[in-house]
Amino acid sequence: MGANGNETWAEAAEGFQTKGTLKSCTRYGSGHINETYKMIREEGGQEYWYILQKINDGIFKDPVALMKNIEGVTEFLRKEIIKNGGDPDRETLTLVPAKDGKKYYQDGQGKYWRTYLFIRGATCYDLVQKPEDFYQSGKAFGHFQRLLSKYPAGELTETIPDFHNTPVRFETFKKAVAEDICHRADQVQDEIKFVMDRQKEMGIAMEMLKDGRLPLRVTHNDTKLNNIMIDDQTGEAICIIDLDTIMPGLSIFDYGDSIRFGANTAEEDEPDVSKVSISLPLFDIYTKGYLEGCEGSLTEAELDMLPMGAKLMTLECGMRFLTDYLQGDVYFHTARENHNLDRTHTQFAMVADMEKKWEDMKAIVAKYK
Ligand code: ADP
Ligand code: GN1
Ligand code: MG
Repeated sequence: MGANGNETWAEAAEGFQTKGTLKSCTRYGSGHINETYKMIREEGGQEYWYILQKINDGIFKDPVALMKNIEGVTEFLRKEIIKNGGDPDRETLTLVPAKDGKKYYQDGQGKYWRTYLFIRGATCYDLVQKPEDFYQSGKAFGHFQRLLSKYPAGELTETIPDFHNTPVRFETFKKAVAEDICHRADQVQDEIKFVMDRQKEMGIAMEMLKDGRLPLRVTHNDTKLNNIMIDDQTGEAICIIDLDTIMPGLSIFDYGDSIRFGANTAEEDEPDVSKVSISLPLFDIYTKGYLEGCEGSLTEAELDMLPMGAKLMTLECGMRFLTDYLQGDVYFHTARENHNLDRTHTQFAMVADMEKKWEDMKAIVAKYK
């Protein structure tokens, strides 16, 4: 059941201005971080569906500031969606206030909870089902990026400092190897070498940010396919979710993380690594969608760095899974033995395949520039 231990939702389930009486509350989704429940309530024969989430306060050290970010961003998006004639209850997350009017509920154990309206008739996928869905998600993330460019970055708290600072992640990784608190380093010498062989590349994006060649933007930072809801009827990507890590970042983080997860021919935790590869048709269609959604707002340097963004996000994520494995599986939820190690292997296999297909990736981006 993951890193969070016992389920303690009963108190929080009654803490919000929800409708009806509780019918069921069950663990939901495949997120690695928060504890997510589908809560169904009922009144007069009608059901009301909600998402109830316990915020992971081991990872998000200031849940109140995090909730202020989400409140600000969702209110901003709501206004934009209404302006464009859309349906704000389906196209962005809607927070249900707690009984005291706050956007979160703190339970007797000091844990923070939030409730969203459940977006019905839409699905989050762990694997691309139809290429068209991936194109739609690229368009939606590109569009999201453009919308956020109008959001005042100064109002956002950095919820996890250095989140995509790959060189900092690399330092943490080396420390985990050196400390080796679970005595697992011996078994993963090849994986450690895979990282060490690529240390020269780790700093490329952060250096370009420092010397002004890449602009700092407001980004989502966790743009994997299961953080976007695809409408079951129309196939359109209707709502971007998981807004915990919205903060200043690079556009190539968002583009790259989507490719890392969605252009993989296998799931992120596929134990059979021979099934893993980067699909060039999926890479192509996502790039097309993302750049259409960005509507020309990316600079020449950002466009040139898109393939590197994909590689860096994948290498960084693999390194984070390996770090967590070395530290005893304390960060990402795990459901089986060696889960983080399987995830490490898929990420490194993706990186190796990208290296083989590098020129093709560059040519695809050039086609849509
Ligand atoms: P985590 O940070 O753990 O990934 P998410 O916020 O991404 O948590 O939520 C986990 C899963 O819960 C999502 O992948 C999605 O399937 C589901 N989910 C989250 N919010 C909603 C919502 N408002 N409506 C329907 N499903 C949702
Ligand atoms: C986590 O929260 P979730 O499951 O959408 C993680 C991302 C990783 C991803 C790997 C806050 O995302 O950074 O890329 O797992 N989120 C956080 O699947 O660390
Ligand atoms: Mg998520």
